[in-house]
Amino acid sequence: MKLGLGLYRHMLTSEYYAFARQAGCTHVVVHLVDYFNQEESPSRTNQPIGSKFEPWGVAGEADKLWTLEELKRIRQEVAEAGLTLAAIENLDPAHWCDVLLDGPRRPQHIENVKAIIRRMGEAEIPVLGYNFSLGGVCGRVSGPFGRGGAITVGMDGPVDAPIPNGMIWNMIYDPEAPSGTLPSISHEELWRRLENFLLEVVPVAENSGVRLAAHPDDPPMPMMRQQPRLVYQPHMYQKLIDLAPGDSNALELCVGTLAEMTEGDVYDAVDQYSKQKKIAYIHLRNVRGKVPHYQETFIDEGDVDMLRILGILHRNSFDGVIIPDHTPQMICAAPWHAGMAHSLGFIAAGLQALGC
Ligand SMILES: [Mn+2]
Repeated sequence: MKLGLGLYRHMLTSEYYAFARQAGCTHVVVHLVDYFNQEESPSRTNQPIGSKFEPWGVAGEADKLWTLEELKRIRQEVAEAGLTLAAIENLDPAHWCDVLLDGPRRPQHIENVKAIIRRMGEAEIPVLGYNFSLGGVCGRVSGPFGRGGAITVGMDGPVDAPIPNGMIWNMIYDPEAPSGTLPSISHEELWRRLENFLLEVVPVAENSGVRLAAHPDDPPMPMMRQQPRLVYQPHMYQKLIDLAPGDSNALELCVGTLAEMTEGDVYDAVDQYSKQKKIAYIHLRNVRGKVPHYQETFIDEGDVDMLRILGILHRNSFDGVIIPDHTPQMICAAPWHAGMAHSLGFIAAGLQALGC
Protein backbone atom coordinates (compact mmCIF):
# COMPACT_ATOMS: atom_id res chain seq x y z
CA MET A 1 0.00 0.00 0.00
CA LYS A 2 1.09 3.53 -0.70
CA LEU A 3 0.81 6.64 1.41
CA GLY A 4 -0.62 9.71 -0.30
CA LEU A 5 -1.89 13.19 0.41
CA GLY A 6 -4.87 14.97 -1.13
CA LEU A 7 -4.12 18.53 -2.23
CA TYR A 8 -6.62 21.22 -3.13
CA ARG A 9 -6.02 23.34 -6.20
CA HIS A 10 -4.32 26.21 -4.38
CA MET A 11 -1.98 23.69 -2.74
CA LEU A 12 -0.36 22.55 -5.99
CA THR A 13 2.94 24.21 -5.12
CA SER A 14 6.47 23.04 -4.39
CA GLU A 15 5.97 23.80 -0.68
CA TYR A 16 3.01 21.44 -0.36
CA TYR A 17 4.78 18.78 -2.40
CA ALA A 18 7.77 19.05 -0.07
CA PHE A 19 5.44 18.75 2.94
CA ALA A 20 3.95 15.55 1.47
CA ARG A 21 7.41 14.09 0.95
CA GLN A 22 8.51 15.05 4.44
CA ALA A 23 5.44 13.32 5.90
CA GLY A 24 6.42 10.11 4.11
CA CYS A 25 4.10 10.26 1.12
CA THR A 26 5.05 8.78 -2.22
CA HIS A 27 1.84 9.84 -3.99
CA VAL A 28 -0.56 12.78 -4.22
CA VAL A 29 -4.19 13.11 -5.27
CA VAL A 30 -5.05 16.53 -6.64
CA HIS A 31 -8.21 18.60 -6.89
CA LEU A 32 -8.46 20.86 -9.93
CA VAL A 33 -11.85 22.31 -8.95
CA ASP A 34 -11.40 25.43 -6.85
CA TYR A 35 -13.98 25.12 -4.07
CA PHE A 36 -12.61 28.07 -2.18
CA ASN A 37 -12.87 30.88 -4.68
CA GLN A 38 -15.37 32.89 -2.61
CA GLU A 39 -13.68 32.53 0.74
CA GLU A 40 -11.09 34.56 2.61
CA SER A 41 -7.59 33.17 2.57
CA PRO A 42 -7.38 31.67 6.11
CA SER A 43 -10.17 29.16 5.50
CA ARG A 44 -8.45 27.97 2.33
CA THR A 45 -6.39 25.75 4.59
CA ASN A 46 -9.43 23.68 5.62
CA GLN A 47 -11.66 21.26 3.76
CA PRO A 48 -14.53 23.06 2.01
CA ILE A 49 -17.51 23.17 4.35
CA GLY A 50 -19.79 26.03 3.29
CA SER A 51 -22.64 26.00 5.77
CA LYS A 52 -25.92 24.16 6.05
CA PHE A 53 -27.34 26.16 3.14
CA GLU A 54 -24.49 28.05 1.51
CA PRO A 55 -22.51 26.49 -1.34
CA TRP A 56 -18.75 26.07 -1.55
CA GLY A 57 -18.24 28.54 -4.33
CA VAL A 58 -18.61 29.15 -8.04
CA ALA A 59 -17.81 26.41 -10.55
CA GLY A 60 -15.19 26.90 -13.28
CA GLU A 61 -15.73 28.03 -16.85
CA ALA A 62 -18.03 25.83 -18.89
CA ASP A 63 -16.02 26.03 -22.11
CA LYS A 64 -12.58 25.71 -20.55
CA LEU A 65 -11.77 22.07 -19.97
CA TRP A 66 -8.52 21.10 -18.28
CA THR A 67 -6.03 21.01 -21.15
CA LEU A 68 -3.58 18.25 -21.98
CA GLU A 69 -0.73 20.70 -21.42
CA GLU A 70 -2.03 21.61 -17.97
CA LEU A 71 -2.44 17.98 -16.96
CA LYS A 72 1.04 17.07 -18.23
CA ARG A 73 2.56 20.07 -16.45
CA ILE A 74 1.00 19.14 -13.10
CA ARG A 75 2.08 15.53 -13.45
CA GLN A 76 5.60 16.68 -14.32
CA GLU A 77 5.81 19.13 -11.40
CA VAL A 78 4.66 16.41 -9.01
CA ALA A 79 7.25 14.03 -10.46
CA GLU A 80 10.01 16.62 -10.16
CA ALA A 81 9.10 16.91 -6.46
CA GLY A 82 9.78 13.19 -6.09
CA LEU A 83 6.12 12.16 -5.97
CA THR A 84 3.67 10.31 -8.20
CA LEU A 85 0.36 11.81 -9.25
CA ALA A 86 -2.11 9.05 -8.37
CA ALA A 87 -5.43 10.67 -9.25
CA ILE A 88 -7.48 13.75 -9.97
CA GLU A 89 -10.34 14.02 -7.52
CA ASN A 90 -13.68 15.41 -8.72
CA LEU A 91 -15.01 16.85 -11.94
CA ASP A 92 -15.92 20.52 -12.23
CA PRO A 93 -19.71 21.02 -12.18
CA ALA A 94 -19.26 23.53 -15.01
CA HIS A 95 -18.05 20.71 -17.25
CA TRP A 96 -20.62 18.00 -16.52
CA CYS A 97 -23.60 19.49 -14.61
CA ASP A 98 -26.06 18.47 -17.31
CA VAL A 99 -24.98 14.84 -16.93
CA LEU A 100 -26.10 15.02 -13.31
CA LEU A 101 -29.18 17.06 -14.20
CA ASP A 102 -30.03 15.26 -17.46
CA GLY A 103 -30.14 18.75 -18.95
CA PRO A 104 -30.14 20.00 -22.55
CA ARG A 105 -26.33 20.17 -22.79
CA ARG A 106 -25.93 16.54 -21.70
CA PRO A 107 -24.39 15.35 -25.02
CA GLN A 108 -21.75 18.09 -24.82
CA HIS A 109 -21.10 17.38 -21.16
CA ILE A 110 -20.64 13.66 -21.80
CA GLU A 111 -18.11 14.61 -24.49
CA ASN A 112 -16.41 16.90 -21.96
CA VAL A 113 -15.94 14.00 -19.55
CA LYS A 114 -14.67 11.74 -22.33
CA ALA A 115 -12.20 14.43 -23.44
CA ILE A 116 -10.90 14.86 -19.88
CA ILE A 117 -10.45 11.09 -19.54
CA ARG A 118 -8.58 10.84 -22.85
CA ARG A 119 -6.31 13.72 -21.87
CA MET A 120 -5.65 12.11 -18.49
CA GLY A 121 -4.71 8.90 -20.26
CA GLU A 122 -2.32 10.77 -22.51
CA ALA A 123 -0.85 12.60 -19.49
CA GLU A 124 -0.49 9.25 -17.67
CA ILE A 125 -2.78 10.16 -14.78
CA PRO A 126 -4.40 6.82 -13.93
CA VAL A 127 -7.49 7.62 -11.84
CA LEU A 128 -10.39 10.09 -11.98
CA GLY A 129 -12.37 10.36 -8.75
CA TYR A 130 -15.97 11.52 -9.14
CA ASN A 131 -19.07 12.03 -7.04
CA PHE A 132 -22.36 11.43 -8.88
CA SER A 133 -24.48 13.60 -6.63
CA LEU A 134 -26.96 16.45 -7.06
CA GLY A 135 -26.65 17.75 -3.51
CA GLY A 136 -22.95 17.01 -3.16
CA VAL A 137 -21.18 17.27 0.16
CA CYS A 138 -23.76 19.52 1.80
CA GLY A 139 -25.59 20.21 5.03
CA ARG A 140 -22.70 19.80 7.42
CA VAL A 141 -21.76 21.81 10.47
CA SER A 142 -18.39 22.48 12.05
CA GLY A 143 -17.44 22.72 15.70
CA PRO A 144 -14.96 21.63 18.38
CA PHE A 145 -15.90 17.96 17.99
CA GLY A 146 -12.36 16.53 17.87
CA ARG A 147 -10.20 15.48 20.79
CA GLY A 148 -9.05 18.48 22.82
CA GLY A 149 -11.62 20.70 21.14
CA ALA A 150 -10.13 20.45 17.66
CA ILE A 151 -12.42 21.99 15.05
CA THR A 152 -13.88 19.39 12.72
CA VAL A 153 -17.09 18.79 10.76
CA GLY A 154 -20.17 16.71 11.27
CA MET A 155 -23.86 16.46 10.70
CA ASP A 156 -26.52 17.62 13.08
CA GLY A 157 -29.81 16.48 11.60
CA PRO A 158 -31.19 16.31 8.04
CA VAL A 159 -31.21 19.32 5.72
CA ASP A 160 -34.29 19.50 3.54
CA ALA A 161 -34.04 22.97 2.01
CA PRO A 162 -34.34 22.53 -1.77
CA ILE A 163 -31.41 23.24 -4.11
CA PRO A 164 -31.71 26.68 -5.77
CA ASN A 165 -31.66 26.88 -9.55
CA GLY A 166 -28.12 27.32 -10.88
CA MET A 167 -26.56 25.20 -8.13
CA ILE A 168 -25.41 21.60 -8.36
CA TRP A 169 -23.08 19.51 -6.22
CA ASN A 170 -22.96 22.38 -3.72
CA MET A 171 -21.43 24.79 -6.25
CA ILE A 172 -22.95 27.54 -8.38
CA TYR A 173 -22.69 26.77 -12.08
CA ASP A 174 -25.08 29.53 -13.27
CA PRO A 175 -25.13 32.76 -11.21
CA GLU A 176 -27.75 34.15 -13.62
CA ALA A 177 -30.24 31.32 -13.12
CA PRO A 178 -33.85 32.41 -12.56
CA SER A 179 -35.15 32.16 -9.03
CA GLY A 180 -36.73 28.89 -8.02
CA THR A 181 -35.54 25.46 -7.00
CA LEU A 182 -34.55 22.17 -8.58
CA PRO A 183 -37.52 19.77 -8.86
CA SER A 184 -37.10 16.53 -6.90
CA ILE A 185 -36.35 13.34 -8.80
CA SER A 186 -36.63 9.68 -7.75
CA HIS A 187 -33.85 7.31 -6.73
CA GLU A 188 -34.66 5.26 -9.85
CA GLU A 189 -34.12 8.30 -12.06
CA LEU A 190 -30.77 9.07 -10.42
CA TRP A 191 -29.60 5.47 -10.92
CA ARG A 192 -30.76 5.63 -14.55
CA ARG A 193 -28.63 8.74 -15.08
CA LEU A 194 -25.62 7.03 -13.48
CA GLU A 195 -26.06 3.88 -15.57
CA ASN A 196 -26.22 5.86 -18.83
CA PHE A 197 -23.14 7.83 -17.77
CA LEU A 198 -21.16 4.68 -16.97
CA LEU A 199 -22.17 2.85 -20.14
CA GLU A 200 -21.00 5.80 -22.25
CA VAL A 201 -17.87 6.72 -20.34
CA VAL A 202 -16.40 3.47 -18.95
CA PRO A 203 -15.39 2.15 -22.42
CA VAL A 204 -13.50 5.40 -23.08
CA ALA A 205 -11.80 5.08 -19.72
CA GLU A 206 -10.83 1.46 -20.52
CA ASN A 207 -9.28 2.56 -23.81
CA SER A 208 -7.45 5.42 -22.10
CA GLY A 209 -6.01 3.38 -19.24
CA VAL A 210 -7.91 5.48 -16.68
CA ARG A 211 -10.01 4.18 -13.80
CA LEU A 212 -13.16 6.01 -12.75
CA ALA A 213 -13.41 6.02 -8.98
CA ALA A 214 -16.81 6.70 -7.39
CA HIS A 215 -17.01 8.39 -4.01
CA PRO A 216 -20.09 7.44 -1.95
CA ASP A 217 -22.56 10.14 -0.93
CA ASP A 218 -21.24 12.25 1.94
CA PRO A 219 -23.25 12.61 4.13
CA PRO A 220 -24.76 9.19 3.28
CA MET A 221 -28.44 10.05 3.67
CA PRO A 222 -31.23 8.60 1.48
CA MET A 223 -32.25 12.18 0.64
CA MET A 224 -30.60 15.57 1.09
CA ARG A 225 -32.10 18.88 0.05
CA GLN A 226 -35.12 17.06 -1.39
CA GLN A 227 -32.96 15.08 -3.84
CA PRO A 228 -32.12 11.36 -3.75
CA ARG A 229 -28.64 10.15 -2.90
CA LEU A 230 -26.95 7.34 -4.82
CA VAL A 231 -24.58 5.28 -2.63
CA TYR A 232 -25.76 5.79 0.97
CA GLN A 233 -25.47 2.20 2.25
CA PRO A 234 -22.43 -0.08 1.78
CA HIS A 235 -24.20 -2.59 -0.48
CA MET A 236 -25.11 0.14 -2.98
CA TYR A 237 -21.49 0.30 -4.08
CA GLN A 238 -21.96 -3.25 -5.43
CA LYS A 239 -24.92 -2.08 -7.49
CA LEU A 240 -22.73 0.64 -9.00
CA ILE A 241 -19.97 -1.86 -9.82
CA ASP A 242 -22.40 -4.27 -11.41
CA LEU A 243 -23.92 -1.63 -13.71
CA ALA A 244 -20.92 -1.54 -16.03
CA PRO A 245 -18.28 -4.20 -16.51
CA GLY A 246 -14.59 -3.38 -16.66
CA ASP A 247 -11.62 -2.56 -14.51
CA SER A 248 -12.22 1.13 -15.14
CA ASN A 249 -15.49 1.12 -13.20
CA ALA A 250 -13.98 1.39 -9.73
CA LEU A 251 -14.32 3.02 -6.32
CA GLU A 252 -12.87 5.93 -4.40
CA LEU A 253 -13.57 4.10 -1.18
CA CYS A 254 -14.17 6.49 1.71
CA VAL A 255 -13.91 4.65 5.01
CA GLY A 256 -15.31 7.62 6.94
CA THR A 257 -18.40 7.85 4.77
CA LEU A 258 -18.95 4.06 4.97
CA ALA A 259 -18.75 4.32 8.76
CA GLU A 260 -21.39 7.08 8.75
CA MET A 261 -23.88 4.73 7.02
CA THR A 262 -26.70 3.22 9.07
CA GLU A 263 -26.57 -0.32 7.65
CA GLY A 264 -23.87 -2.93 7.10
CA ASP A 265 -20.43 -3.16 8.62
CA VAL A 266 -17.47 -1.05 7.57
CA TYR A 267 -14.99 -3.97 7.92
CA ASP A 268 -17.16 -6.27 5.79
CA ALA A 269 -17.51 -3.54 3.16
CA VAL A 270 -13.76 -2.93 2.95
CA ASP A 271 -13.24 -6.70 2.68
CA GLN A 272 -15.93 -7.10 0.01
CA TYR A 273 -14.64 -4.39 -2.30
CA SER A 274 -10.92 -4.92 -1.82
CA LYS A 275 -11.35 -8.65 -2.57
CA GLN A 276 -12.89 -7.71 -5.91
CA LYS A 277 -9.95 -5.40 -6.73
CA LYS A 278 -12.44 -2.59 -7.20
CA ILE A 279 -10.78 0.03 -5.01
CA ALA A 280 -8.87 2.62 -7.03
CA TYR A 281 -7.81 4.54 -3.92
CA ILE A 282 -8.87 5.10 -0.34
CA HIS A 283 -9.98 7.97 1.87
CA LEU A 284 -9.01 6.97 5.39
CA ARG A 285 -10.63 9.03 8.11
CA ASN A 286 -12.48 8.28 11.32
CA VAL A 287 -15.90 9.31 12.59
CA ARG A 288 -18.08 9.11 15.69
CA GLY A 289 -21.75 8.28 15.18
CA LYS A 290 -23.86 7.75 12.08
CA VAL A 291 -26.14 9.89 9.93
CA PRO A 292 -27.95 12.07 10.67
CA HIS A 293 -25.79 12.75 13.73
CA TYR A 294 -22.07 12.15 13.39
CA GLN A 295 -18.79 13.97 13.85
CA GLU A 296 -15.49 13.56 12.09
CA THR A 297 -12.65 12.77 14.50
CA PHE A 298 -8.92 12.25 14.60
CA ILE A 299 -7.96 9.00 12.89
CA ASP A 300 -7.24 7.28 16.23
CA GLU A 301 -10.29 8.32 18.26
CA GLY A 302 -13.46 7.48 16.29
CA ASP A 303 -15.66 4.40 15.99
CA VAL A 304 -13.47 2.64 13.41
CA ASP A 305 -10.42 0.51 14.25
CA MET A 306 -8.14 1.81 11.52
CA LEU A 307 -5.44 -0.81 12.09
CA ARG A 308 -8.08 -3.48 11.50
CA ILE A 309 -9.03 -1.74 8.22
CA LEU A 310 -5.38 -1.68 7.12
CA GLY A 311 -5.08 -5.37 8.05
CA ILE A 312 -8.05 -6.30 5.87
CA LEU A 313 -6.63 -4.32 2.94
CA HIS A 314 -3.25 -6.01 3.38
CA ARG A 315 -4.79 -9.49 3.54
CA ASN A 316 -6.62 -8.79 0.27
CA SER A 317 -3.41 -7.51 -1.36
CA PHE A 318 -4.67 -3.97 -1.88
CA ASP A 319 -1.71 -2.16 -3.39
CA GLY A 320 -3.18 1.26 -4.06
CA VAL A 321 -2.94 4.68 -2.51
CA ILE A 322 -4.36 5.71 0.86
CA ILE A 323 -4.94 9.38 1.65
CA PRO A 324 -6.24 10.90 4.92
CA ASP A 325 -9.25 12.63 3.28
CA HIS A 326 -9.99 15.24 5.99
CA THR A 327 -8.64 15.69 9.51
CA PRO A 328 -9.59 17.92 12.44
CA GLN A 329 -7.85 21.30 12.56
CA MET A 330 -5.14 21.27 15.21
CA ILE A 331 -4.66 24.47 17.22
CA CYS A 332 -1.38 25.94 16.00
CA ALA A 333 -0.08 28.22 13.28
CA ALA A 334 -0.70 25.56 10.61
CA PRO A 335 -3.92 23.68 11.51
CA TRP A 336 -4.26 21.81 8.20
CA HIS A 337 -0.62 20.74 8.10
CA ALA A 338 -0.63 19.55 11.71
CA GLY A 339 -3.83 17.55 11.24
CA MET A 340 -2.50 15.91 8.08
CA ALA A 341 0.92 15.18 9.58
CA HIS A 342 -0.76 13.47 12.54
CA SER A 343 -2.96 11.33 10.30
CA LEU A 344 -0.16 10.49 7.87
CA GLY A 345 2.13 9.49 10.73
CA PHE A 346 -0.53 7.17 12.11
CA ILE A 347 -1.15 5.53 8.73
CA ALA A 348 2.57 5.24 8.03
CA ALA A 349 3.06 3.42 11.35
CA GLY A 350 0.17 1.09 10.55
CA LEU A 351 1.66 0.26 7.17
CA GLN A 352 5.10 -0.30 8.65
CA ALA A 353 3.66 -2.66 11.27
CA LEU A 354 2.12 -4.70 8.42
CA GLY A 355 5.44 -4.80 6.58
CA CYS A 356 4.17 -2.67 3.69
MN1 LIG B 1 -14.14 10.98 1.43
